[in-house]
Amino acid sequence: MKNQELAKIFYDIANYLEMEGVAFKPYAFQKAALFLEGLEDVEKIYKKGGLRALEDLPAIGKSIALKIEEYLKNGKIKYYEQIKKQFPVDFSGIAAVEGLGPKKIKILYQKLGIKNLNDLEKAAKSHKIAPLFGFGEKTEKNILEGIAFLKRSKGRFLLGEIMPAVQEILAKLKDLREVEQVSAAGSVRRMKETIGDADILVVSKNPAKVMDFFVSLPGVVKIWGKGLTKASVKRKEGFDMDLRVVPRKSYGSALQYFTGSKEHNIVTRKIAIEKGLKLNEYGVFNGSRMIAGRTEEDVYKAIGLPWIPPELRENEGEIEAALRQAQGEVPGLPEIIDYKDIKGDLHCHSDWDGGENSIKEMAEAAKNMGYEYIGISDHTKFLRIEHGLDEKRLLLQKKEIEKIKSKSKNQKSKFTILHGCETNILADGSVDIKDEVLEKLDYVIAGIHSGFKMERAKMTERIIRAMENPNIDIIAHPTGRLIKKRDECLIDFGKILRAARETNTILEINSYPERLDLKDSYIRRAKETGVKMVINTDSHHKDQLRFIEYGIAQARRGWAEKKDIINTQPLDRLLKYFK
Ligand code: DGT
Ligand code: CA
Ligand code: CA
Repeated sequence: MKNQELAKIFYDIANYLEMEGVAFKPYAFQKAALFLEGLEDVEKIYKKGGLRALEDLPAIGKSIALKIEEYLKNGKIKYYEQIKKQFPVDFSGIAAVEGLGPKKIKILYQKLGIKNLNDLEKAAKSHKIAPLFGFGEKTEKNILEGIAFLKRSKGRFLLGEIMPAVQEILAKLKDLREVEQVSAAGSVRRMKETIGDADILVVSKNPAKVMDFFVSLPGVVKIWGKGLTKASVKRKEGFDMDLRVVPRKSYGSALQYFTGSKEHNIVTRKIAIEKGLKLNEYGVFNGSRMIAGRTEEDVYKAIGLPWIPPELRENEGEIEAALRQAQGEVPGLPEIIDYKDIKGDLHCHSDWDGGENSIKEMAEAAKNMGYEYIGISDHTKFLRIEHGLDEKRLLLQKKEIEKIKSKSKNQKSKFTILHGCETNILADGSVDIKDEVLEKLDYVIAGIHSGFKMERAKMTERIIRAMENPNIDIIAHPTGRLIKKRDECLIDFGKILRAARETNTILEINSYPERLDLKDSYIRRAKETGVKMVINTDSHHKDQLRFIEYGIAQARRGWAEKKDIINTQPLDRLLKYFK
């Protein structure tokens, strides 16, 4: 898909324009980039409807549509090539370091000739950055910390970055006549938050044909290897993909083996050995006789276990739980939440705070996803760059939502819109909207959007104080981490959980691909403490509502059940969870 390549180019252009101090235009490119990331295949849209269809897309104006067309036709954009000549800096590479925006990057290039991360690290290590005007010792230290953090997560990709491409390839393989069965395996099937490489498994009687097809798919930039059972390629999105072809009778055991995790497999193999059996990717064997292998269920059954959902396969207690279940003991495996269980999304932004779509459009999209409700929760006034709403505009928005609702009343639909907002937790734990106004909303979200570096005790107190506010129902992205970009805030999570339970505050599982916050181990602790959670997308565009899949996956990896997640409930029961 060309979407990600175009998005990267547009982010680069936005950064460049922002650096040059150009007004408004950077924002248009940023919006287009964000939109493309969440969009279905842009090339398909173009092939079907031409330039016109591109212009009709909500975040795309004439000039950007022309650039997309140019890229789809020529593989490059002149305007972007010119910028790169004038300013040969790896923007996104450097901007990945937390705290470095376009203005700082410009100074670093002009004063020290810094073009990439390597240059940056050298300069920081030899203390050339601290003396620059506007930088200082602290910034220099933060830069080094930021680079160290990037190195730790290097080579791994966000699940959300990879998934659209994987799903597209799975669909193409499925359509191939020679393919009898196909599935993702590895960390993609376990829905890990980051992925090293993507693994795919296929059943076919004609492996040669399948391999030819796979290595000549559009988007393959390098072939690492190609045989009759395995092929390995590098994709233009940057990640590697392995394809394995297995015979039908071994599909289940191969899927079990290649889904992993390695740690899970080590234990399942040991259990097999204890039963006098052998378990490998070809099957389960009793001596030389194959006793299982066709399906995963058969494989687990042959070694005395119930089937275990891939998201749980990390050797974090799931095998013990499965063994107990097999013995009729409790607790067995959790009945983890299903991908179909969510009834609405409570963290969605509208064009009132600079989001891409109107309240009506967001609601329509939520309805099309089969939801019963959507909660509109725009940013509030402290976040000026996000056009945060003040008290007056919040009340105006309330009227607008009531108007939309009364108009759709006679449509006999059960669907409804809830009115919330996403307030900012300030340094002292208060929020930026008056209580008299918060009281008038259906529910209130609060989150930290500034002052991330605070010592542990203070940060914990800050969040607890927000939870004690009787108007605040949900804490958004509670730890503030950005995967591969920013570590979580220093917090005492045990204390936060106790306070959440005492104040009946709900913790969010934010589905945004770089957030996934709470992370899986925290979700499990929250569930064990009896703290309720909500899975939200934080959508700034209607196409981002589909991110919910990643949040649900995260909840499953955290062993969460339907009852732990409030937005699995129908409206009347949902409302009871709000203070
Ligand atoms: P990744 O790619 O780093 O995100 O993680 P995975 O889990 O996809 O790991 P990968 O791609 O190296 O291998 C895919 C699966 O194959 C892995 O989850 C389990 C299985 N596997 C690979 N190597 C071994 C091994 O040496 N022993 C065992 N038991 N299983 C392995
Ligand atoms: Ca893998
Ligand atoms: Ca692999």
